[in-house]
Amino acid sequence: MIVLFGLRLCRVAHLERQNVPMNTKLLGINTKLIHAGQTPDWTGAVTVPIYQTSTFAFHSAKHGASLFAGEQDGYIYTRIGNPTVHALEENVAELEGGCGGIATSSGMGAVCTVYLGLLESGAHVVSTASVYGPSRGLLENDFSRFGVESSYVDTSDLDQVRQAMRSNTKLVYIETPSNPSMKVSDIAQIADIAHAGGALLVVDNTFASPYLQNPIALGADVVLHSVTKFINGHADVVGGIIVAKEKSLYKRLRKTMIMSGCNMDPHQAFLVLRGLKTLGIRVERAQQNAMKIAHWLEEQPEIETVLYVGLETHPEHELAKRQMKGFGTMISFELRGGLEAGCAMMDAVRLATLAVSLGGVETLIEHPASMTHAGLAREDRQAAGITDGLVRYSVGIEDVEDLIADLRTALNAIPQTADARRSRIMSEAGAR
Ligand code: LCS
Repeated sequence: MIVLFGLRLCRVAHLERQNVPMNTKLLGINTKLIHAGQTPDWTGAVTVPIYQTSTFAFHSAKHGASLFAGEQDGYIYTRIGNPTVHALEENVAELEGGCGGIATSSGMGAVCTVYLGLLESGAHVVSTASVYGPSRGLLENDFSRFGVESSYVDTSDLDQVRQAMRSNTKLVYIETPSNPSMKVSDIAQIADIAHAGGALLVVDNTFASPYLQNPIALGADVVLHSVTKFINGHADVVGGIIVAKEKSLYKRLRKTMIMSGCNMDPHQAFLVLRGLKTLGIRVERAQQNAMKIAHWLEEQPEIETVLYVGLETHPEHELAKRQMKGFGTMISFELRGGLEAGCAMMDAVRLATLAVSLGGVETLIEHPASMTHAGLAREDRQAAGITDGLVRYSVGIEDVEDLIADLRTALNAIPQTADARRSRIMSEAGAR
């Protein structure tokens, strides 16, 4: 009897200690990645469980009615909210310094929710020309049918942003660094331009991840991610998330997500939470690899240009240094032999996987003009800096020597002129 009573007391003490949400706001980012939004539930489970349920029981009819009326917090139905998904939303909202997160079924679910929630007929959007292809296609092909206009400019050039603003511009939508042309746009300055024109600034922060860049602190109103990429990081989940700076925007976008039905599933959220914990160490390691590979590529005779924001030769290198906490893991490069050489190289890599997507532990290589950005007209691609010969390389956490050896073999596989072969032999002799 005494033993049972003791056990009961222990359990109550344990619950009291564990159920108090920890204030992680002032802690470092790697601590936040592990602890923000991760308060153990009544079981004390250290890892947030998968609440695989579509619906939640009410204590009484009155309780159900008061949840629906928003008079108290609680769960109703998984499309509206779910504890596993909520843990992820809380975590990323804190990483991004926003007031709330809205997890979605995919990155495009997040993009679509933002457009649907913030635009109306007659509204105009100014967007980065080299955004992810479908983020542009959705506006040009679908939202245009409902009277939404959009202009695409090089947002790394502030004058182009200023000139594109109109009296009906409701949204400035930027991607920085952009996919795949690696242009960097000045978030703080563009926030000023957008706000002066009465528009909101939305930043797709997928390429940087919340570990390297926090647009809300620089003036953005909304941040979104394809969590398929760095946040999950293991190429096994498709998902998205939106973080709003202000409560009113958060509520508006949450309502749109609930109505449009692009909620994240609890099992998806569980996997993303698991991946997210190592975001810091994954990004640190992969960007070290990326810097070495970018320098190595620059020296190869077959390579015409290397676009990596960490290189001093990158046009917005100084801005990236100020705005980001690191240079990230994405490299785009152009081969002297153009598209033909690029294809030969992509067919010859063995360690890097020829696949779209990015931001995972494994290195991926792809051809934007025929893959991720094939939906854009050729002139629009050219204007956005996506040439036919551009190759995109997402650096993973493998041993960098192995990645470089793989690239070397692939470059050797490109059919070469006698001159190019001679310069390659000379450059390899120099390296030895
Ligand atoms: N935003 C950016 C910057 C992206 O790169 C992507 C996907 C999305 C949004 C959409 O996210 P999803 O719905 O796929 O989760 N980017 C891809 C890419 O570059 N290759 O494959 C997908």
